[in-house]
Amino acid sequence: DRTRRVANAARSLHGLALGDAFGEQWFGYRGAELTERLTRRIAPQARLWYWTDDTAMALSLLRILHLRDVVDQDALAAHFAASYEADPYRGYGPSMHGVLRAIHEGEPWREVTRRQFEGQGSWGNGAAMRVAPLGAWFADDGLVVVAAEAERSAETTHAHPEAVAGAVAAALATGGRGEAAPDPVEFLAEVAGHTPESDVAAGLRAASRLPAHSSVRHAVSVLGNGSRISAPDTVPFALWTAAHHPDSLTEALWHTATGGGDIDTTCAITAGVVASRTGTTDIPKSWITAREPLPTWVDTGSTSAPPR
Ligand code: R7I
Ligand code: MG
Ligand code: MG
Repeated sequence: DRTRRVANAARSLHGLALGDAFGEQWFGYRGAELTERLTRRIAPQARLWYWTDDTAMALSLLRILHLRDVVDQDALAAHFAASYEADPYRGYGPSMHGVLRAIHEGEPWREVTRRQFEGQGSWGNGAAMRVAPLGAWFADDGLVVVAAEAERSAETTHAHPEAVAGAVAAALATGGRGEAAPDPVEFLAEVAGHTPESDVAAGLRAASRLPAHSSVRHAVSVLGNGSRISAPDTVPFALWTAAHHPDSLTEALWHTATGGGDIDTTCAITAGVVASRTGTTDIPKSWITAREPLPTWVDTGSTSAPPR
């Protein structure tokens, strides 16, 4: 049982990290070169594609699941903070620096996260970007468990209901699917139906209603592309591309990157969802070797390994 959880979550995390690292590369291109590479599908040329905060936080989350089997919120908040302190230059969201430093200094995470943005908490996409492997970990436990654990994982850094809804939706998209590729309209409507009522849920319903052959440009005009770094303008688009390319991670990633915006994060979410079914088997070998490696405990499930 644990072996299966470890394998499911590792598959999703390898996808998430690849999406994150691939997506981040596009911020190094501009103008005509960017357009040409995306339309002609010329992979980024850097030798090493570094992953960012999206993967760093997903690693912490998975580490806590390996160690505790469920989301232990105090342990998770502490792990996020320790990982941040060890390596703060991974492109963390603007409010996360203060949040993670305060937690590292011993302030209770619930108080720290609730005082962000004048008491609203952050509606950033940071709780959604890291959560797909959690959905894979709890996939056999049903949607209620997936949603509850996703919510608990989100709360440790993001107190706003939209950020929590974004995490619930991304986890459900990963954990709630069977072996066969689901119909995209049904899939998006199902995820929307189990997501707490929110702008995220409304965006998912809008995604489910987009005409079957909508262009990426049209989808972005309706759903957003993460350019506001908020959960509601990120998660519906990322799940729309995942829904429409359930059998090809490569295809899903090109479509998601073409949408622009917060590309590391939209690609991380899309890839975490798609790879939970497909793994990274259809990804070119050169991409796999370009992506910055992940620690070995991700695959082995070893709990005696060093934390990172
Ligand atoms: O959510 P978060 O971790 O950011 C993740 C993003 C991803 O793209 C990563 O790849 C990384 O680049 O950053 O970090 P936060 O700083 O909590 O979220 C930033 C977002 O908070 C802002 O961009 C806004 O969307 C959101 N925000 C607000 N939330 C609630 N109330 C901005 N203003 C408000 C507000 O008033
Ligand atoms: Mg990032
Ligand atoms: Mg990002």
